[in-house]
Amino acid sequence: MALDDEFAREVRAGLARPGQKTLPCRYFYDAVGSALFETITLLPEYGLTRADARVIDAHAEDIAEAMQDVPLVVELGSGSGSKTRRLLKAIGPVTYCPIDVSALALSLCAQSLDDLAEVRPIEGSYLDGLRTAARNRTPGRNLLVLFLGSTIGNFESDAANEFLYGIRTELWPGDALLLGTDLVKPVAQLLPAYDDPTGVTAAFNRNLLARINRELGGDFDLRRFEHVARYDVVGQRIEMHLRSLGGQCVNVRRAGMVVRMKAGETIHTESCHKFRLEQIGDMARAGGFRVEAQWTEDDWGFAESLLRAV
Ligand code: AVI
Repeated sequence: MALDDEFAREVRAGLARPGQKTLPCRYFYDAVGSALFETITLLPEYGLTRADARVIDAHAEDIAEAMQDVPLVVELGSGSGSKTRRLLKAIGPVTYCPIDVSALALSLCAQSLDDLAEVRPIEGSYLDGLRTAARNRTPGRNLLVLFLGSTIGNFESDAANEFLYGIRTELWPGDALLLGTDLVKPVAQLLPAYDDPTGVTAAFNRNLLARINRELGGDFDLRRFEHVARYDVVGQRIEMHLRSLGGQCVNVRRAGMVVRMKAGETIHTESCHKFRLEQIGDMARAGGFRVEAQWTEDDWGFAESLLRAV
């Protein structure tokens, strides 16, 4: 199915469902959304990305030692490449396959890392890309998969377990996954990270409606939606919503629908789960891995776990 059709189908499914309306967070990342996310990572309130980089910086040599002579590193989501740079330097000469749906992100990443590794970008979904990369692996040598930045936190719990299992299916025993996870922390620290005073996260959230307008012929009035971030203590997650500032009917032409919103009704756009160390172990085991090592950063609260395929 063409990506456009899939987008239209998922928008229709999420906005026509009874009860809580939803939109999938993976559609945040068009060119504007990706630029806004890069800006979020620079905000003083959003410590997650810097904490992730600090753990990798502090433990790159330990990770390299655990993965002795690994010839192939595959990264799910290419990011800007700066965290990966530190790791590749420690690991030594490798083939590096960044996987991303964005051709632009891949080419930026390739440019920034091609002095350190033979970069073979793969455009596509994470699991399809991993399958392609693993097909060309060196027999008898282990591979290392990187899934950094706590993107696993944007999956619902069952989907996260299934996703880890999906990764494991493409690996051989002895291969490894380096998994970055944001840890549970005080609400007073979390909320400003997802509702910053400069409004960048609000713009990132609203851009999902702007993208529907651009790509699916929608007529959402972005000024009539308010960004909401709240913490669900039981679910251990930040939820991002867009709240309708009045009753409104919105046409989304290419999804063939009219969305009716009541005043105060919300669209749930993203969940950002936070983890306890023992939950990472449970999730790893459910996916067919064992935890070989865990390194934490305690100022912000972030963990890198080296999971070995069993
Ligand atoms: C990509 N992901 C890990 C981010 C997070 O913190 O869950 C996405 C994000 N959403 C709002 N701010 C950042």
